Amino acid sequence: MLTLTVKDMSCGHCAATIEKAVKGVDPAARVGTDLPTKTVRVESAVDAAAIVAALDEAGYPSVAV
Ligand SMILES: [Cu+2]
Repeated sequence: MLTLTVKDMSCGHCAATIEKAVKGVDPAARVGTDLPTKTVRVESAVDAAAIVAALDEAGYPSVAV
């Protein structure tokens, strides 16, 4: 399980974009987002670096917790 803080995730649209970006890397990924804490949890077999890179590309830089 990968837990990330995404400071620019401020609304449901952001969360949806983030979820889509993760699923672009791994369609089988399980993604949980929590807006109040700006936390994204990802369960995926794909390398964490690839997921972080996809979020960067989508405009949502993230920091591992
Ligand atoms: Cu938003």
